[in-house]
Amino acid sequence: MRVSMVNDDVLRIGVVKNGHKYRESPAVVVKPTVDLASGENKIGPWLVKVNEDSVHVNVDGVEVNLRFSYSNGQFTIRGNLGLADIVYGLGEKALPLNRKRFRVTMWNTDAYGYRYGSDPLYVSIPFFIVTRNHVSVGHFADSTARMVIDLGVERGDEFTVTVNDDQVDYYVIRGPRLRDVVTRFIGITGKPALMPKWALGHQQSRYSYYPQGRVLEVAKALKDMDLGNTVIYLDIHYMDGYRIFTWNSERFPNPRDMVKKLHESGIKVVTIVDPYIKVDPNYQVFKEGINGNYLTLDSDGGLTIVQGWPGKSALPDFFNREARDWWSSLIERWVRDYGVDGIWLDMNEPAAFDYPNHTVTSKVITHRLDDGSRVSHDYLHNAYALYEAMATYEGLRRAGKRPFILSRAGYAGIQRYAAVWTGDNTSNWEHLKLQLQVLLGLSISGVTFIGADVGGFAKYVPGDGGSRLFTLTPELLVRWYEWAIFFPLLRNHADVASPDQEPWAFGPRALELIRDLLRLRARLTPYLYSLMWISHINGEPIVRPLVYEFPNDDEVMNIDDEFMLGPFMLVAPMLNSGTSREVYLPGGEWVNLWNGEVLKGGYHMVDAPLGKPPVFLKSGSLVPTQESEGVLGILAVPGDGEFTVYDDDGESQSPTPSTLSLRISGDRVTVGDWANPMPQLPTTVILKVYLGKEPSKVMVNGVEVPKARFSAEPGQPSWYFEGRLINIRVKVGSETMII
Ligand code: MIG
Repeated sequence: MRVSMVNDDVLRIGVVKNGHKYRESPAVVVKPTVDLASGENKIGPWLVKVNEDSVHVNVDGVEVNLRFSYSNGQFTIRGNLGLADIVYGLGEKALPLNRKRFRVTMWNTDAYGYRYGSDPLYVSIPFFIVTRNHVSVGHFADSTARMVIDLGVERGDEFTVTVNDDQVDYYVIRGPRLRDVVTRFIGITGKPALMPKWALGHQQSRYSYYPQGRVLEVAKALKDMDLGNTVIYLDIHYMDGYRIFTWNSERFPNPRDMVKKLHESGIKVVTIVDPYIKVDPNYQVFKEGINGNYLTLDSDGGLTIVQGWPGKSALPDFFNREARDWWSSLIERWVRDYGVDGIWLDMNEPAAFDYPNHTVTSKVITHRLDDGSRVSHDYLHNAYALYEAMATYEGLRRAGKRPFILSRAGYAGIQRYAAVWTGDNTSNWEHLKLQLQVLLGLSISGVTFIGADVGGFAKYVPGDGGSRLFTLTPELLVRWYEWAIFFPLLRNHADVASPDQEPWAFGPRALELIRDLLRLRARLTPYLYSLMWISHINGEPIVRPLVYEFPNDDEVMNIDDEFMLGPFMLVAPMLNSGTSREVYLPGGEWVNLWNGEVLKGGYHMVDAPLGKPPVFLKSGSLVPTQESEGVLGILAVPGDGEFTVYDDDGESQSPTPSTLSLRISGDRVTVGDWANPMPQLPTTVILKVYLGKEPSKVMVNGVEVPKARFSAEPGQPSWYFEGRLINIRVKVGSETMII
């Protein structure tokens, strides 16, 4: 056992079985700094007592007792769980936000048609947060092998982490607030990737769009129907016999031309890439893989073969640098040759049809590490997708792109490279609610660019005798968009045999409601993009459970049917058929986005007609919006608040952002000047401030401005009042007082 501080806020306890050769973690981007001696250590807010096989920690007044033991190829870590402790985190789990009294397994799994309580799913993040009397402490058991985490099931007073590995790096992460633990966890596992701006567009997918002409038709329909900035996905049918990095020439006779046409109408293209390399001696990629020794081998040295989409398939061995480098070059060539914009990584648990649960598990399969040693797949399983994403990211960078990668599987740290979606969810009301729970867990486990297939993917659930568990109705699809538009990844995607579920598939009324929601989404892009930058810089989630923002409000500890978009916007979606719901608003005052009504903190019954999800803005809100070309809007609520708008060209690789600082104090709004300005930033700002009554006058930079209606175009300062909103047109670098 080696106990060290990683930094002032993170303690690391490394345990390694005697004689075992330590493997570097792909999750953690920092190294331990100071080793602690056995006995008592006092470091800043920490008191750490190191014994032979236990570590006793007191940090921020919370006692954490950890006991380590090893037997039969397993490390077990036991810790104390208090009566009123609450547990958050654990990444992608089909469980409520509070994960106490559940036992979960970490083993990336192809979980088609999963339901509430199904476990494990695709992503493994063995990180959890224990919150006691509003003070949070994080735990992260870093091992990519199978792990079981029991949070008070076996014994109410204890959590246990059982790892099928000969090494574990166990991290204790200081709070005291939940947000401190989350941002510090991201601090050690790496900052979320900066995605291209187009990734915030409306993404349209299905399994699969083809032929080429149909793809163009769908794209045209999306444009004609004014459904926002668009990304279109090509699922597995574009390939020639499911050979990755090829096109089926009958279905896609001229892919370059197709991509060019899509780009001309402002549409981006993302292609799926599976980890299956068809065993075919005439297939270039297979030949390269064999010749370069880039493929996964069994322990007897033979090629590992699994059943994938192309039939017999080899698996790239992403665990060593040479194989990753080769994969990066394949991605680079693909992107350069055809102009595709982003890569969708599926089946990367890895999944295979000839294994139980469609998921590879084996002691026989081995991977070659950078140092040349071979390690059994079972120790590395959960990192397969992470290394694949690493190599894919590098390939996109080499092709000159700011990478957009959507990955199904992942491990702690996946946020450095990829967005994650929640896999094969199902088109029913159960999932409308469940998906939020899955996403909120992911979000506070470091994965900030996330979303769920809008409308639901699967239409049948295995084991249900093929019964139809759902019908996707217009109502359900609209309700789904109602909360999905507030998530960074907004993708409508459906299974191969499922009926259509594009926004137009359910008639003109649903289409109109969805279009309005997508327009709201487009208006919110500056807020979303700024939040993505903030997540990239500070490690703050984009979408947050209420407890993240209001850790001292006991009412919100278990709330997972509402969420915050950034610091200001509370969304309380309709999750069942109906037209109103109860909403909890944490203390203080909130403004209803739709009608400007002011509500005090507490429980309220709120109307939610179809197309209008309950959304509230906190006092002191400053939400940047896109009003028209070259005009920035700011949706503001009187109170005290600050926000920084981030912008850049949306696609360069490592930009320095232009920033604009906003402040509100009472009825006084300050808009700074752009720092680091790039060309063509908006200089006209329309403040939209929710006020109960018409003000008597408005002063901008000390001068009274005229009351006059204006259009949403650049122009001289003026104001008008409408509904409960005062609209004031100003310039950047101004201070506005509403009197
Ligand atoms: O076994 O590529 O989760 O989004 O459409 C299905 C086909 C394989 C699973 C993915 C899904 C995708 C589908 N894939």
